[in-house]
Amino acid sequence: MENNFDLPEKFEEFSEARRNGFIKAKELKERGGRLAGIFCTYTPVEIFDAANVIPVSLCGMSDETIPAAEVNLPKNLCPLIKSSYGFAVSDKCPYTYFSDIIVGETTCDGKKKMYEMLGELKDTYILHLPQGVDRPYALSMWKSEIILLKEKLEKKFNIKITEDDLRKACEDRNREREIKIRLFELNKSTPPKSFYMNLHKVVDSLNFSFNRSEDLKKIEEVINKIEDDFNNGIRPVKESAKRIMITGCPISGVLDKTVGEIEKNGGCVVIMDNCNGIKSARNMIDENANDIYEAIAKRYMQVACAVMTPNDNRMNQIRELVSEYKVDGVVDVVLQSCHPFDVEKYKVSKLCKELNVPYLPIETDYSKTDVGQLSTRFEAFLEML
Ligand code: BJ8
Repeated sequence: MENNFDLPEKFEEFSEARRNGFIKAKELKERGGRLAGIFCTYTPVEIFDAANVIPVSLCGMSDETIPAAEVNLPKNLCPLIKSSYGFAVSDKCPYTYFSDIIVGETTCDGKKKMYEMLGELKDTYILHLPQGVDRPYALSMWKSEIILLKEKLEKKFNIKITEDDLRKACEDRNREREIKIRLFELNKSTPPKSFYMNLHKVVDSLNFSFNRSEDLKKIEEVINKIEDDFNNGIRPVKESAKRIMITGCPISGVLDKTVGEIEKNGGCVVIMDNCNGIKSARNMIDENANDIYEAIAKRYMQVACAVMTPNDNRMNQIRELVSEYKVDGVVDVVLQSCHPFDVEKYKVSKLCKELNVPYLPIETDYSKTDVGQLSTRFEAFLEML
C-alpha cells in the first residue's frame, strides 16, 4: 500500500527553496552581495559566514547535464561528479553562474580532478584535506588549510575576518546543528513522527538559504507543529512500518527512487547517516576554545566520510544510530563508480552482521532505468524484516 508523504500545505515552501533560491541569488548579486559555491560536508561554512559570503550547495542532482559533462569527463565516473560539472559547463546552474568563487576539497580522486576543470570556468579554490584523522600532524595541517581559506576570502573580497566574526559564526552554526538534530530526532519515536521525504525537504532547504535565522525559525515552527500533531494523536506513519536507516553516498540525486520507494513500499526511513542527513549536523564546535581555528578544524575532522582512511568515525556513527533510532534494516546506497563507499560496503556489512541488523547494499545512478528493480528489491527487503 502506498504511503502518503505529501508535505502539509503549510510546509510546501520548503520544496520550493532551491528554485526560489535562484531568484534570491540574482537579487543578492544585484545588491552587491557575495556568493560561494560549495560541494562537501568538510567545507568549514563558518569561514564564509564570518566573511559575509553566502555558501550554496552546487552538487548536481539530475542526469540532465550528464551528456554535456561526458564530452570532457569519462563515462564511468560517479553521477554526482558528472552532474555537478555538467551544470557548470552548460551554464544551467544559476548558483554556479552567480558564484564569486567555488570552493572544493581534496576528497575523492574524481572530484578533485573535476575541480581543476571547474577552475577553467570560475575562480576555484581547493582545500587540502588530510587523508586520515589519526596522524599527529592531521589536525595542524587541516587548521592551516582553514586559515588559508580565510586568507583567500580576505584577499578576494578585500575584507578582514575578525576572530569575533568567526566566534559568532560558530555559535550560529552550532544552533543550526541543534535545530537540525531536533528535526531528525522526531523519528526516534515509535511510530516515527514523519516520513523522511518530508523531513528531507525541510532540511535540504537550508542548502539554499539566503536568510538563515528566518529559515531556521520556520523549521522550528515545523518541528513544533509535527510534535503537537503527534501529541494530539495524529500518526502519519503506522507503528508497523519497518524502520530503515540509509547510509552511503549523498543521495539528493536519487532520493525518489531510494527513500521514496522505501516509503511507498510501507517502510519509513527513520534516519540517514549520509551527508544529506545527520552527518552534516553532528559534532559541535567548541565556541569557547582559545584557538577557534583549531576548534573548527577539530569539528570538521570528525565528519565520517569514506574518503578518510581509516574511517572508524563512520562505523561508530552507524553503531550509535542503529541503536538510537531502533533501526530494523540498513540500506547502503552507493552511487555508480564511487570507489570509497563501494569498497567500504565490506566493513559496513560486517558491522551490520555484528549488530544483527539486516543489510541491503544497492548501487545506482541518476537515470530512471532501475526504479522498478529498486522498488522490487526494497519490497522484498521490507517483507523479510
Ligand atoms: S563528506 S560523502 S560530500 S566527499 S563525489 S565520494 S559519491 S565518487 S560526495 Fe561526499 Fe564530502 Fe564525503 Fe560527504 Fe563518491 Fe561521487 Fe566521490 Fe562523492
